[in-house]
Amino acid sequence: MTATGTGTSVDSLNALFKTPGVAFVSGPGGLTVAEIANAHAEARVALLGATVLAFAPRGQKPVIWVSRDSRYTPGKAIRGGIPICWPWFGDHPSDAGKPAHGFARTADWTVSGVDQTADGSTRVRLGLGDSAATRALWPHAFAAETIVTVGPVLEVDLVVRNTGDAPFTCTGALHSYFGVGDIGRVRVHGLDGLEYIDKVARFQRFAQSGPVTITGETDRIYLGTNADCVIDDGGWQRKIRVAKRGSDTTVVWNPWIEKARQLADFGDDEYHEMICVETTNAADDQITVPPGAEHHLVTRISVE
Ligand code: TA6
Repeated sequence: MTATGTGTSVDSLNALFKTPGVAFVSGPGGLTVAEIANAHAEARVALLGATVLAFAPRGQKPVIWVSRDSRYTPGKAIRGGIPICWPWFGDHPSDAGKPAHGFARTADWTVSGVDQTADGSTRVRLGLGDSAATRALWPHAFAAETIVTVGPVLEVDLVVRNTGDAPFTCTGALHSYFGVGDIGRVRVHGLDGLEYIDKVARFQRFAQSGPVTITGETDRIYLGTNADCVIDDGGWQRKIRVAKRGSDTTVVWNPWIEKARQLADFGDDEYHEMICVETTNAADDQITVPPGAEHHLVTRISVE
């Protein structure tokens, strides 16, 4: 049973998908948002872009960050949360006129299921299929589902299924924004020794030595890694673990001062309080899905 993110009222959604600890509400900008609260954690998920807006395990500060200047406008990306970048990551490989990071993060996803798992976690399933609008941007038939599981761990599983009769190739990202106490006291472990593409240094390649620290605009694609990352936040004295499946690249991004100023939906001083550690299929990590097959891009976020 599915319902639309726009055409179906929150009352209908609450009747259709009645589950303890889950309420569909009219959120910021009038967007439909699933509010989730269970014994393990609280979270919010917007149907716009199937975007996780918030996640906080019980007793923890918010783990996922959103900008105070974010727009919450249909058809526009939310600044923060976990935007679903698909079917391409970054600028379109051949047509600059197409939207950066694909169309999934600005689409209206439908609710395809809500339930509780055996350990009391809450699972929300959102769906997106091809349409004339998507085919105008990317000429393939697909069925995508974002499965958000809220428990001691936040899991986001982007499942893309090829419903056409020819293989398609895609890239993508679970573009996770994390809240930190002070970016100057953050270390990202798990990337030591890896080669990375530095988008701030004309896409040159370098080798990472030790933990990643942020002292300026940072925009790196780490290559050939399925490792967990651990964000060691000295400011808030906590560690955030980012585990993943179906991904061979990891992106670390902080806009720093100038880029933050240039982004209309990003507060000038907000670069201090956030970092992106993204679970991606980027650069050479392209995914080819044969007809009838599917690919899972999974990120698992927890606090230690
Ligand atoms: O993942 C990092 C990145 O590709 C950066 O280059 C920067 O553009 C960021 O994504 C945000 O992109 P957006 O289109 O959301 O402004």
